[in-house]
This record gives sequence, structure tokens and C-alpha cells, in this order.
Amino acid sequence: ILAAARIDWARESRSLPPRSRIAHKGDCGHVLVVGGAPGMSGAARLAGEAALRAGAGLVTVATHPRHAEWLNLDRPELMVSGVESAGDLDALIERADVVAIGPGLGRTDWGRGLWARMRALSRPLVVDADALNLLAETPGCGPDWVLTPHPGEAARLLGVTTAEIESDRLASARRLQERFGGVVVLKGAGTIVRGPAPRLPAVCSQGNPGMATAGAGDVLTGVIAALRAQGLDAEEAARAGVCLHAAAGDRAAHTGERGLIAGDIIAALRGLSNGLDG
Ligand code: NPW
Ligand code: AMP
Ligand code: MG
Repeated sequence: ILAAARIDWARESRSLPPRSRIAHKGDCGHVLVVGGAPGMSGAARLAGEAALRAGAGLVTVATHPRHAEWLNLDRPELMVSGVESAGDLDALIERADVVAIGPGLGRTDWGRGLWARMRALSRPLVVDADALNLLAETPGCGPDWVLTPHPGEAARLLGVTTAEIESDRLASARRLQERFGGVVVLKGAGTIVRGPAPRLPAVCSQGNPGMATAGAGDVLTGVIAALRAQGLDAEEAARAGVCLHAAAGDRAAHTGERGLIAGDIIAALRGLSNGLDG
């Protein structure tokens, strides 16, 4: 019996909807990125730029007021909103199609408050990084969520060691999906996408160790959110997003794996996000 399907960008790009001749930015989805505690503004910035490069029509980054003013200085296409506390999120959520929460969110009262507000609303979510760490403290998931743990975060979610997660990655992804619901993306070499049964889990055949670099996961979060905002369902967006990100990582590694940085993956999205070969 086949335990998992192998997926790549050449195949998954077929689920991208064509962009209509008369499309306007409002048709292409509005992504809200929530994250960026002091010291980690870059994580939210990377997720936001990646969402733009994966085709979202509008992207707003909701971040800590301390750096909101300068977060988009070198990327003015991003909208930015400084949020003091959860109440400031409501108007932003109203305008967004998808929320990506977690990159650089931190686990202080600021991040906790934003996460508590988001999880209580039934919105399409991409849940990453510190939002996963907070989810591990108080489990419970919405049906329309995509969870994107790396093996360390997966270990926290299941209360086991990273080594145990890695010893049987397919079984770990299944346990995460059964425990938390939604669509689980277990990252690492051979990223697994596991939605609700009976669909087979998928293993991405692209990507490389050059992607073991700060912010690579934050980029993936923005990519999946952008595809979701363009009309793909949670599982399609997770599968296509994982493959687009990995194909971009491979393209960025043409000049070598060592020294590849997350911004290089974003730059490589530009040549791939129309569904050209990876
Ligand atoms: P070990 O040591 O192997 O047991 P954390 P983080 C494990 C933000 N960032 N395979 C590994 O555990 C993020 O968005 C901000 C196996 C490792 O020690 C978050 O909000 C940036 N194990 C926050 O920082 C750029 C793996 O997990 C531990 C693994 C913290 O996120 C960087 C680390 O996990 C970052 O994105 C793998 N493939 N991957 C910015 N520029 O602003 C990870 N582990 O403690 O959750 O820390 O992932 O850095
Ligand atoms: P994060 O740890 O959240 O920054 O996520 C790292 C991202 O880079 C994930 O999408 C991983 O799948 C990817 N990545 C890291 N190391 C590798 C590797 N050795 N091979 C393929 N992809 C990797
Ligand atoms: Mg991460």
C-alpha cells in the first residue's frame, strides 16, 4: 500500500487559479500577518513580503508598535499596523481573507493576547512559530487551519522529543492531525502535508539544506496564506505552498546552499509563482 504521495511544484502548481484578465487587487486576496515582537520584526516582514511574491493582492502586517513605523521602509508595498493589544486587531481581521499568525510573535503577554483573540474567531488561519507554541499550552484547533510546525514545534505540540518526531515523520504528522485537526505541515527535509483522512499524506520531493536558515519557515507561512487568499482550500494551499517554497529554495540554491538566506527564497518566488516549472 502506498503510504504517501510524492508531490512537487510542477504538479501542485496546477491547482493555482488563473488570474482573470480583469482581476483587481481586491480579487487576489488580502493576507493579514500577525507577529513581530520586539527583536523579531523580521519574521513578520519576511512572511508579509513572501505573501506578496506568492500573489496576494494586498498584505497587511500587524506588529508591535515599537517598530511598526519602519517595518515596511524597504518594502512599501506592505501595509503595516502597530497593534498595542488584541482589540486593535478587530478592524484588520474584518478586512482580511486569511490570517497568518505566529512569525516572531513571542510568548509574552503581547503575543499571548493576540493569539487568544485570533483563535477565538472562526477565520482561515495559518498557524506558525510561537502561535504553535501557545497552541501547545492550550490545545484546540479550528477546521480551517493550516499548522506549520518544524520538528521542534511538533515535539512541543505532542509533548514528546524532537527525536521521537523525526523517528517516524509520517506517524507524527498523522498524530498531529488527529490531535489538532486542520491541515498539518510537518517541515524539514521531505516536508509532509497531512489533511483529514482518507486523503493520502503528501511528501514534498523538493527543497535542500540551504533552507536551514533563519526565517525560511516565516517565508513558507506567507506563501501558504497567499495561496489560501487566492482561493485554494486549506489542503491545496498547504500542498502547493510547500512545493512552491521548496522549488524557490532549490532555485535560490543554484549558486550554492551555504549562505542562502530567507530573502533569496522570496526573490526566487518571483520566477515560479505563475506555475512555471520548478
Ligand atoms: P533541538 O535542539 O534539535 O531539540 P524554536 P525558532 C528544533 C522567530 N524567528 N529538525 C531544534 O530543537 C520565529 O518566527 C525570527 C529538527 C531547535 O533548537 C519564532 O517566532 C526571525 N529539529 C521564534 O523566532 C528569524 C528542529 O526546534 C528548536 C528543526 C522562535 O523560532 C528566525 C528551535 O525552535 C525565526 O524564524 C528541524 N528541521 N527545526 C527574525 N529574523 O525575526 C527546529 N528544530 O525554539 O521554536 O525557535 O524556530 O527559531
Ligand atoms: P523554520 O525552522 O520554521 O524556519 O522552517 C524552515 C523551513 O526550511 C521549512 O520550510 C523547512 O522544510 C525548510 N528546510 C529546513 N531545512 C531543510 C532541509 N534540510 N531540506 C529541505 N528543507 C529544509
Ligand atoms: Mg519557524
